[in-house]
Amino acid sequence: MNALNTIDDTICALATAPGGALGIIRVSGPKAFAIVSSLCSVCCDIVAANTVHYTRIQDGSEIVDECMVSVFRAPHSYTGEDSVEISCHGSHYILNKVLSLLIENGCRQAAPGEFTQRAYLNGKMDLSQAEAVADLIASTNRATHRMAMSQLRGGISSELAVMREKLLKLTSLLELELDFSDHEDLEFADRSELLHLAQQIDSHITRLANTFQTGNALKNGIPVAIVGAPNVGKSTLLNALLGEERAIVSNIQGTTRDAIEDTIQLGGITFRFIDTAGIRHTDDQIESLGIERSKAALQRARIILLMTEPGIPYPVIETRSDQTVIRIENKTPAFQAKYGVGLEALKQQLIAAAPKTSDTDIIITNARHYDALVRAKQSLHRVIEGLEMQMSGDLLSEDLRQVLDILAEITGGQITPHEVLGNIFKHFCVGK
Ligand SMILES: Nc1nc2c(ncn2[C@@H]2O[C@H](COP(=O)(O)OP(=O)(O)OP(=O)(O)O)[C@@H](O)[C@H]2O)c(=O)[nH]1
Ligand SMILES: [Mg+2]
Repeated sequence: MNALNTIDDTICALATAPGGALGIIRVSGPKAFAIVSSLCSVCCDIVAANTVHYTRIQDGSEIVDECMVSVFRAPHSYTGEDSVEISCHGSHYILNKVLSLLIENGCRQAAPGEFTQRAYLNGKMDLSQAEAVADLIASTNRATHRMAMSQLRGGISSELAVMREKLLKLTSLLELELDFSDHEDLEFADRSELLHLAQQIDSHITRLANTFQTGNALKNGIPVAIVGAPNVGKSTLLNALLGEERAIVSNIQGTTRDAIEDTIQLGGITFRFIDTAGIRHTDDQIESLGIERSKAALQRARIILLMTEPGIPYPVIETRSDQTVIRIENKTPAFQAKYGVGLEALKQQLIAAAPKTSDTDIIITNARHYDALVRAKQSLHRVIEGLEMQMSGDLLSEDLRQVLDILAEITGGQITPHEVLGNIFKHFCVGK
């Protein structure tokens, strides 16, 4: 079903996961009140807005369930339309029966994300907030919950509004310049102010775009590579951290050949551990491939656990400034991966090395937003170059308009193509 149908029909869906004690069915659209009222004793049109009522859902003489009906009158509902939420007992039979009754009486089964899409189309939230709803539902730890909550509360939207203000100021200054372009002596009078403003916006966009790396790491797990010579105990450490026998451990050098990944949560943050093949010179083709993967894991990692054991020097690796290296000498009284000695202290070190975010930080977690920021930056760079090259204002305002349009894509302020909307909302669950 196309999630982009018109919004003059009435949709319904189960909003809760099946199998619980209760199941909530959502109904939204112009006929929501009439349809629900025809199945129970609540006159949705008449009752006070935003009230809850105890009633029975009936199919002719069959009492299907005793339930609670919450009535939300437009525009004070999640979707902005007349909406009803029916809290039933969570039986498959009851929920399917109520859904079929709703459909028989004129509702349409909602597509994934269609309630939130309506909320967006009815101006209850912008596009970045709508996306935050999906992130909030998917959040599994404190960090992702916090980022989704901040985005839902309009964090990104207000950041973009500030940028937009500055861009509009730049546009109006350029237009002013154009207005006076007949006056030879006035033309290009003071472009340094324009340039300064453009550079300010550029660093603002850059700052925001750069948070994506952190946002992505926090969302998918901070990549931690376990690296070292063969046999020092890398796989043993992975297993100890995960609390399960995930990787094969043996006293044979070169046991691990493929990179093994798994995530755990420490201190409300998800870490993605990557156990790798021990780095050494080898003629074994498969082991060589594994070592290549170790090197790739090293590139991706934010944190590197560089492991060794007594008598073996730490391997020499190249690291970047954004990577934290934690050195571990295994098989010593202070650290024994096999017996969990020193593991707690290591976990604390990992938590301390994770990127810090505060409630007020605006962090980009969505690839669509990141992509828009990168494109906006490219257009803005053309404006900056143009200003530096004393290009005429009318050429610059074209690029400037593009920056504004691209940034507006993030919040959906600009008319968003249907395919883009469809793509965003199809990743939602049904009922949201
Ligand atoms: N005594 C002691 N032995 C350990 C410790 N950690 C690992 N070992 C042993 O060291 C050997 C190698 O362990 P692995 O975890 O397979 O080492 P690895 O670094 O993954 O080795 P490769 O995959 O071959 O690179 C095994 O026999 C482990 O039992 C430890 O803390 N103390
Ligand atoms: Mg191993």
